[in-house]
Amino acid sequence: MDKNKPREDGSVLLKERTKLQPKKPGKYAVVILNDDYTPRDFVVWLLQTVFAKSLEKANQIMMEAHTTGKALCGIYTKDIANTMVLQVRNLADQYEFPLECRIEAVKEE
Ligand code: TYC
Repeated sequence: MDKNKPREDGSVLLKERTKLQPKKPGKYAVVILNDDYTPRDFVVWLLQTVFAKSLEKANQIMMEAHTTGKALCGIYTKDIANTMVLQVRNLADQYEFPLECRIEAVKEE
């Protein structure tokens, strides 16, 4: 039977309920990458300014990137994550530092 076609009494059989529920927005991690030229203080300032991190947390994130190659700055919806990346790139460009930042899709269970 065609599920979407109205029946004689005018009612419609709905497809599975799950299909009617809006999809949850995906989550995206914003990560910064280490490099040899961007000053540590700039990275800390940027983390406080763009990601609203405390001085202590910003230092911790900067040191993680410095020692392991990359660090998580935060998890956001796609639009917000992209906006954060643009802000980081704009500030890094403005000060002529090669700091790189990117988003990574977070797998949902
Ligand atoms: N490695 C840089 C330095 O020694 C500091 C730095 C830390 C740069 C974290 C980028 O994401 C970064 N000046």
